[in-house]
Amino acid sequence: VNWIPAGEFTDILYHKAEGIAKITINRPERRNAFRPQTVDEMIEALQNARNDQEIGVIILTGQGDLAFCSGGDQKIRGNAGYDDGKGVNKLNVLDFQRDIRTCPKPVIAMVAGYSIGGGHVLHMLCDLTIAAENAIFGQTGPKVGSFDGGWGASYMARLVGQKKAREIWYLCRQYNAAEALAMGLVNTVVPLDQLEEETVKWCREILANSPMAIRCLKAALNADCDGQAGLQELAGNATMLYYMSEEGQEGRNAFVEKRKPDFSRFPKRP
Ligand code: 2NE
Repeated sequence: VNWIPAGEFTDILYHKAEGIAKITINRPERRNAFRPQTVDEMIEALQNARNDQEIGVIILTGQGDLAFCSGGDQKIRGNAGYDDGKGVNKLNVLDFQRDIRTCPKPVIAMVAGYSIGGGHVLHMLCDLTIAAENAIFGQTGPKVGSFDGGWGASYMARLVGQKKAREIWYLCRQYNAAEALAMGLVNTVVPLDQLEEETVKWCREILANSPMAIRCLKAALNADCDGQAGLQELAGNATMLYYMSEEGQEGRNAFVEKRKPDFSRFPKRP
């Protein structure tokens, strides 16, 4: 794939090619741990990919072979969150989690090496995870004085079941790629040197399918777990499709033309 740079950032790399956007956390010296700036940049790149009508799928990955992401940068952790460099402590990764979840385009985690802590939660929240054989998964929160009781806990339990989720969080063990595959944490495991090739293959298969169908399916699968926020997302697609119909447009046209709407020609479907 001939990746073309799509923006200048400090903590991430951002590329596009063939309808795919790729966001790469670029802090390999800290195993791709994120700080508030990293998260702000990922949010900006994801927003750009979401708004780009040429883009149908987004890859989230980490620079190098050693780590996808090792979670929050513990070296700049303040007393109330992660220091943004201006003295404000933040947990803005939660905003990025929501953005991945509500992005109407599939987000695929491409994982080589460690996917740990808040980095593990990020891969879980992606629609799909393609893992290299060297991938290692796990939570560390209870060891380092942290936890993610949001999707990090409840969505994990949806993925791997309640018993396994409790094991992962309570014991803070690490799991290899084969174990992750067996418990449903990842979609497939491939040799490290085939990781991007395989991920792009999955992207191309998605891109060959109906974007509207995929968009609605993502919202529907989210809605099952996400309560009223999930229903809002799903219903937003119904509103969009209705706006796209002649029936919906008749209401708008009538208002703009200062006349009564005439919905009589539209079928009352069974
Ligand atoms: C990731 C892991 C297992 C890798 O181990 P290894 O042996 O391959 O590398 P090493 O030597 O530990 O790490 C290499 C360098 O990266 C830094 C290390 O400190 C080291 O640098 P030096 O000290 O040698 O200069 N590094 C690695 N991870 C870092 C991190 N997260 N923050 C800052 N520096 C980091 C191993 O490194 C590890 O266990 N890392 C810590 C994982 C962790 O506990 N993450 C935080 C979990 S809490 C969280 O993410 C979170 C949350 O729970 C809720 C909300 C938001 C965030």
